[in-house]
Amino acid sequence: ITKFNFSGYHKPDEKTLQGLKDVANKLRILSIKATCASNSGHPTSCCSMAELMSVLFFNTMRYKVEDPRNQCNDRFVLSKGHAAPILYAVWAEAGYLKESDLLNLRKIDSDLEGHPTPKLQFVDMATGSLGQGLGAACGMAYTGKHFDKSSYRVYCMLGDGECAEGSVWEAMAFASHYKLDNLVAVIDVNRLGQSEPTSLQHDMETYRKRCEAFGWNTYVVDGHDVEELCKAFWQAQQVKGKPTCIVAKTLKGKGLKDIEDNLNWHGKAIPKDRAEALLKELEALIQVPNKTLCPELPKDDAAPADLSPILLPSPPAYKKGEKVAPRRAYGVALTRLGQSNQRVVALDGDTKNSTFAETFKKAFPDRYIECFIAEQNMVGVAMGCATRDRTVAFASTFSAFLSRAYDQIRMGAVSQTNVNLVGSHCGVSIGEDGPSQMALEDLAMFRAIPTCTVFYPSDAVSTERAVELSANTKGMCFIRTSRPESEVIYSPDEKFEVGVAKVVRQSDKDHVTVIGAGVTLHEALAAADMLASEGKNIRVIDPFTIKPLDASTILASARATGGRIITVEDHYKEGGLGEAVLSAVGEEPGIVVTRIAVTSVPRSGKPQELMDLYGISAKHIANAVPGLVMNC
Ligand SMILES: Cc1ncc(C[n+]2csc(CCOP(=O)(O)OP(=O)(O)O)c2C)c(N)n1
Ligand SMILES: *[C@@H]1O[C@H](CO)[C@@H](O)[C@H](O)[C@H]1NC(C)=O
Ligand SMILES: *[C@@H]1O[C@H](CO)[C@@H](O)[C@H](O)[C@H]1NC(C)=O
Repeated sequence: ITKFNFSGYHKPDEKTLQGLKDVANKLRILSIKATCASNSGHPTSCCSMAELMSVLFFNTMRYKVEDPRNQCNDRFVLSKGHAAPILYAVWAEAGYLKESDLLNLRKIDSDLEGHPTPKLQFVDMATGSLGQGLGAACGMAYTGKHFDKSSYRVYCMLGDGECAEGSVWEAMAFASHYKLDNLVAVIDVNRLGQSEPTSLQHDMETYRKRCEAFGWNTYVVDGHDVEELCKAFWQAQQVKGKPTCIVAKTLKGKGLKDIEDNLNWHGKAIPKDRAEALLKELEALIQVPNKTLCPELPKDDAAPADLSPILLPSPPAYKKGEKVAPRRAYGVALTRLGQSNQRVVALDGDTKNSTFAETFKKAFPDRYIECFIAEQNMVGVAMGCATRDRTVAFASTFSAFLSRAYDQIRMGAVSQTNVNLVGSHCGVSIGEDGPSQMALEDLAMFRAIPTCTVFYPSDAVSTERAVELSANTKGMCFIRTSRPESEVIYSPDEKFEVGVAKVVRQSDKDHVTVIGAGVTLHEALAAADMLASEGKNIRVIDPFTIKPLDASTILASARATGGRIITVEDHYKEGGLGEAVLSAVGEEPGIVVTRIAVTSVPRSGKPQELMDLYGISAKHIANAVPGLVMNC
């Protein structure tokens, strides 16, 4: 169906072609045996892509079998992660896994989980939430082409049902915009989804038109013809200036009599009584059972990553009392960090002159990736960039819009990603733009991610240190930056650590401990001044990181102030600073936490007016103090 330019193409010899066919059937057999052993999994989703996997791993891709995470290897992302058994089978066939291990699929003590995770050396990104693989693959391909300037190529396998996800098309647009000719997407068009046929079924021409319309070099192929696949993948390697999409027409459950191309076989192990006969039929197709094929080695043209700490070249250059917006300090901080280390890269989704990622872009245009208004893809790309430690990636947008990428963020924890996400424009203090632009749920969102460190810096000096710490902290990091100009309260030599709070105001007769962060720390300090003039002292704490939270400093302060804590935050009450403090002190006797937070959907107005209207400004804090003292 597809017209190729064959000049320069060497057709594999008959022995190789037969070997590839044999491998495909071996992969089917191993996928069936593994899913039978676990009595669960997706054998039919594996069978449709057996020839694709065979050709990719034994004819097209270049990699070191014994070192699957080598920086020079071609990358493979299984976006349709439920087909994990065939990914495990291919690594067994290559010799990295033992065939007998495949029978431990999905067992509690095996890393061969239901869907792939980077617990396995040959997996870079966890998949299984459909629609996410291609964005990560784009990040890997962008990194290979522009940062590593290496010859490794990136392959991503998608399901046809999966292609209904919008995030797939965000990634399609990104890849062609950046001319990622080192990227190949494969769509396994097996016609069927989970509960019914896909919307397009085998309408290959519509797939072709869509891929071409998104700027991809597109080949429609018979996904079960190993010779055609060898040609198509070879041809893709020759194409310059465009990513290639291989749209492969396949049958779900291919090779399994009475199951192939039939509904109702998604996500089911083959019943034991039928498996035996089906396995025999597949075995009969194999001409040479011995392992005869081995992959080509990659070019050694990417250096191992330098993992030494990434430090600011000099202390922050701010003076106490100066007014600087933390979001602006973010741009300065990242630029300074970028001077120290080549691996630091930045991404943003068309908000760079608001988040101040633009400052970095101006200094290092070659290390900035504009992702346009596609936040899911931006987060996926950033995670892809960060795989194999090739980059230290910082992706920014308005914090509110990171919520669009929450599924990518959630999967980032499974992927053990070290990506850094920066959300500006948090809370009502952004002012006039109104509630659609105000992040009031972001702390809750990021606190719930197990691997995430949540920074909430309150001035320019602490913002700079938050950025530096993020670059060196394992796991995901989130930095919440504020829009208003805020007084610099720390001196340039102040030391910051993850999980260590600062007591910024104290006396030996404090009535209450007030914990604020970002704009509300400054409101708390203003309240302290107001109360001091009435002869009442309060202790004020800047938590610096909301997760982990410095429970011991908070507890010690609370004990010194009659057990009384007030939290105040520019965030909804649920899941924010107040709840973080509550959970830190919840099991301690004699502590009472009063929480001040935004409790309804806000409106437009001036920042100070809004902080007053929604009850998080200095006067509300001050008002909360005497009542609390009188009650006890
Ligand atoms: C975001 C998301 N939604 C739903 C699912 C549940 N699910 C797993 S596989 C599947 C069908 C996938 O169909 P397709 O992409 O065509 O892959 P196939 O198994 O047919 O190769 C569904 C709905 C999921 N894993 N992720
Ligand atoms: C395949 O392997 C078997 C057993 O290891 C061996 O006896 C046989 O000679 C091999 N065949 C080929 C074609 O290499
Ligand atoms: C960002 O740039 C655009 C185009 O120059 C401009 O209109 C807009 O006001 C800028 N935004 C900010 C926050 O500076």
